[in-house]
Amino acid sequence: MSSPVVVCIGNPLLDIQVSPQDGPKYLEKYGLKSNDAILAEEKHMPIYEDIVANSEVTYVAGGAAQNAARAASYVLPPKSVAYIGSVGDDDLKATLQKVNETEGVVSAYEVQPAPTKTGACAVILSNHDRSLVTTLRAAEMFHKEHLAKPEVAALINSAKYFYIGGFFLTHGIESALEIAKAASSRGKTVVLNLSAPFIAQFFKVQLEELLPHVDILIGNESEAAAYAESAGLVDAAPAQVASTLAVFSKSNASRPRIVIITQGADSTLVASSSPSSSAANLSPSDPNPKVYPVSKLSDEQIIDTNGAGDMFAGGLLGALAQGKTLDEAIEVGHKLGQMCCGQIGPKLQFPKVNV
Ligand code: 26A
Repeated sequence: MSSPVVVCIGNPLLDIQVSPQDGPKYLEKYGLKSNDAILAEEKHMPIYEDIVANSEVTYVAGGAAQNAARAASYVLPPKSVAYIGSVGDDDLKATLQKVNETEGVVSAYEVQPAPTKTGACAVILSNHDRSLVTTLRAAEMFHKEHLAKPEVAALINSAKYFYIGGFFLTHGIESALEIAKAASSRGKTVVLNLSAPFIAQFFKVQLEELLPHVDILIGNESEAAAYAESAGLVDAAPAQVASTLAVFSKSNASRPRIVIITQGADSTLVASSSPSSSAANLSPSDPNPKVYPVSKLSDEQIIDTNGAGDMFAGGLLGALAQGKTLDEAIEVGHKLGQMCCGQIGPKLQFPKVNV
């Protein structure tokens, strides 16, 4: 039995990618925004067969929190990271499990019996944008009882860092709350990713139910804007949204909340509810929010941006679990995010490079 330091939970998905050459026609056909992540509605359902039949597609391991798990594992010894989610008993699951294994991640899947299939995400690329259309299938059949199985409970007991994909809140709020409450009451660190604008828009109730138990919140500029809109913060800039979320009520008040907002190629913002506290890992003289510059990639260096945000989050998480400072962890996150932009899909460079 391994003893991971990091446990991630989310929706395991296999990504089916369409190249930027073919992408625009599918954006138009299915009425998709070029940079977005959505749950497939009835009208989107034919897209999976359509892209496989009519374009050259690439299959890659995906699922936002699973990508982050692999990124955290990139900077930690093998089997330091475990990933929990629900899959079908099929070849998609076998593919995901194999990638996790190769990259040192312990898969703690709940497996649904056939004919339920593992979830999939159509990734429609265009320029440097990516439009994600997801059918969750087995992923949304996750049962809270899975967490109590002895082999899963052992992983959770051993971990010090918990990463919850915001996407999981569409169906898994009870499980997320159980993990987060138990972790935060034991002084462990709970990290939540906002995942996509639609989570703040349509799952704000679930988000705000979980938020009090979250120590580190990670999102990007469009998710910050979506939260601002749903919370009535009219025209709030990302920095203001970060500061507002940092001081949202907190169950474990002895530890500050840190909110990290990435902005693509622009600087990353970090707000803290208590910047002077040593647990915030920021210096009292730092501005709040603190601004971390990002080195720009040239157009030619960007293959595709699918998964870059997850790799940022996972890199940061892995670095914190290694005992690095927040400044150092943000740098590791930036490096893995950039590394991912140079690969096809949510992948990192192998053989590993030092970050
Ligand atoms: C519930 N939804 C919509 C999702 C996702 C998702 N992961 C979990 N739940 N929609 C897209 N993704 C994943 O996000 C990664 C890029 O950040 C994709 O699988 C992709 O790998």
